[in-house]
This record gives sequence, structure tokens and C-alpha cells, in this order.
Amino acid sequence: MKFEEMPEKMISSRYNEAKEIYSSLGVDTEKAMKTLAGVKVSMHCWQGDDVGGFEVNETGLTGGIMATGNYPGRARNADELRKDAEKAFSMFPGKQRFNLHAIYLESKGKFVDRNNVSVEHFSRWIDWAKEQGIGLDFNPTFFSHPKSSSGMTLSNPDKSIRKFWIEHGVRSREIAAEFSKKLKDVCVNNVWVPDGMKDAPADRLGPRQRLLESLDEMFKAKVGGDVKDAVEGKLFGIGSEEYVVGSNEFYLAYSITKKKLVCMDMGHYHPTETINDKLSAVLPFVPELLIHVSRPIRWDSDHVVIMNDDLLNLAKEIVRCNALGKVYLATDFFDASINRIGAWVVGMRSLQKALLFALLEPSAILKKLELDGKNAEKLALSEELRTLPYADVWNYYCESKSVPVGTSWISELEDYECKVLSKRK
Ligand code: RNT
Ligand code: ZN
Repeated sequence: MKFEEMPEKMISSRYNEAKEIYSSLGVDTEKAMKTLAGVKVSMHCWQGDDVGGFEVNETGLTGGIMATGNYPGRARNADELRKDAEKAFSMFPGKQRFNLHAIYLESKGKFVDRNNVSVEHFSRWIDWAKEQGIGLDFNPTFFSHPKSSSGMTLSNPDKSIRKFWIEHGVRSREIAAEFSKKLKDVCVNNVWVPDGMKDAPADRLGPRQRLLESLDEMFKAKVGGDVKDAVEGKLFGIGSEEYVVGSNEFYLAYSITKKKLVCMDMGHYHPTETINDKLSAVLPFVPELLIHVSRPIRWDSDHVVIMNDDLLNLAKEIVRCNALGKVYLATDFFDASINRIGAWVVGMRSLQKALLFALLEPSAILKKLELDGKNAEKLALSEELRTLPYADVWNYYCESKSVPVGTSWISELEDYECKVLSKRK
């Protein structure tokens, strides 16, 4: 089936009507689009190849996370991954950012261990980012490695193993600093370690004390550039169901006392616990934070992000807290069972749509109703808002940014699959 583009005339006439409808509620659609255009989302590289990376001694994904599925067309090397990412970029509006993991190095066929990674292994990524006019973010990789097979890295009881991972962390911060300097942009460097235990530990405190010391050691070195170090906690992982050393409480306390960014991943809490309420609880204590935009289903399953209530509520909170300038947004999901470029684009477009929806909210009216004790009216208005023509504003926005409007990108996706992905055997 061919998904046709909406005629240009229809896009603008529908937009003009939507603009009037929003304006009657005191909402300026032009301003909303302008604000959205200023938001940069960091698209994660790892959806493109199921968190495999390009190390010479690739060991396969370990560390409490799992990509399931074997849909054909996975990027097999960095050139393919860059091409795929470019294709994805062409299907959502605006220049965004790209988020790399240390295992996405290019080492010319030579084995480079994690404690020896350096910016030279990412020089092609830097050149590409310059060509694309985008910033890069970074993540040290503390999983998929023989020295993480015990399930413990920075908190390992063995000092030499801790030292190895501290070195990796420092190398990664140096790479992030080079990204920042070479691209003249900020670089968020996010630390997530898989450390944990399957069953009840005899000692919960010891590993946490060791993690704390390792982190301090890792963050001690001054690396220059505009690097924002972040730490990401978690409730549980596969094989660390009972105990995760870097739990959410641990990192919230760490980030506040040590002035690091806390990273809240939407999938890292109890199954019914969402992060939208956490934003206003944390913001009074921190200048900035990182959010991993993901979608848990029954567990930290890292499903492709869609515009569900969790995402809308998060977007609304970011806007209502006036925190767009304080929150770094980074996607984090990996579905290997569907076209991977489709996964990227669905996630990115959904997040942008949710932000636009939030920016189109007449929040002043909602707040006033609440203050006046008119809570039925507040509820009624927020329900009616769901059916306002935000899609007409979204379509117009896509058109103005010269990217596919509405469903038409689905045909482009199929075309790329047929011409490029299906040729990868
Ligand atoms: C794992 C964390 C982490 C990873 C990436 C690949 O549970 O969410 O952010 O998904 O580092
Ligand atoms: Zn995450």
C-alpha cells in the first residue's frame, strides 16, 4: 500500500483552523512550534544494531538488558549505522543529536580493550556529526565484556577489575570532552552499570560503598570541554532481579551531593510507577537532569516509545515545570523484531508529538481552574484537549521542516527496506 502525502493546501488550511481553535483558548501555535524547534533529542545509536556495537571481540549483549527479535537488515558496521541514522533523521523534523556507546568504536580491525578506547576510534563519528550539523552524546559501556561477566563492574570486590572499569570510565569522559570541543557543543556522558545480584545478597552495603568510591575516582579527573556526567539508576535487570547496586535512591543521592546529572529512565521503576511525578520532586534540588525516554511493558523491556499517557504526562510535566531548558532528552529502546529504522522514527516522532501536545496546552487556564477549586471543569477541559486538532499543527510543523507529513513516511520506510536493508544478508 502507498501512503500518500496530504496536499499542501489541505495542510495549511487545516492548520489555519487549528490555529484559531487554539487561539480561542489563549494558546499560540506559532510559539509552540518555535519552542519545539529548540528542543534537541538525543537519538540513541543502539536501536540500529540491537546494542551489538563494533568491537573486534564482540561478546554479545549481556548485563541485565536484552534485545529480542531477529528482523533482517541490522546495521553490521558503522557506515551502515550512519546511513540508517541519516535515513531516520530525514523522517522526523529538526536537527537532533546522536547518542553513542563506547562499543561503537571503529578500530580498523584491531582489538582495543575498553580501558584503551580513545577519541581516535570515534574520529569518523565526529566527522559525520559535523557533516550532519548535530551534537554527539556518549556512554561508557560497562556490559558485554568478560570483565563484567560476574555481574559486577565498578562495585566488583576485586580491586583490579574495579580499576579496569574506572579506567574505562575516565577514557569515556575524555572522549566526551573531545566530542564537546570538536563539535563546540555540550556532550552528555551517561554512566549506567549493570552491577547487581540475582538473589538476596548477604552484603548490600559493601558493593554500594565500592560503587561510590569508584564513581568518585572516575569523576575526579578534569577532562575539559562541556561534559555533563550523568548517572542512571535502576530497579532490577535480568539476572539482577533482587539487587541492583546503583539503585534509584543511590544515584539520586549521589547526583545531588556530587553535582552530577541524575538520569531517570522511564523503564527503571516499579511497573506501575511513572516518572512524570518525579520531575517536580527533583527539580528543586538539581539544576539539570537527563531523561531516558523508553517504554516498559511489564518489565524494563525497552519497547519502542509511542505517544501513550506515560509519555504525554511526562511531556506535560516538562512543559508545566518550564523545564525544557533543564532536561536532556535521550531515547533508549531496542526492538530487534521490527524494521529498526521504523522503530527509531516512531519513537522520535512520538516524543516530538507529545512535546508539541504539551506545548499546546492552555496551562494557565488549567492552573486557574485548579486555584478556583473548579476541579470538574479542570478535568473536563483536560479531556476535551485530547481531541483538539493538535495533529494539524504537527502536520504543518513537519511540512515546514520539509519532512514527511502524516503517514507518508511509512512508504519511505518500506522503500528503504526494499532498496537497502533487504540486501544485507
Ligand atoms: C539499561 C539502561 C541503559 C541502556 C543503554 C544501552 O537498563 O537503560 O541506559 O539501555 O546504556
Ligand atoms: Zn536507560
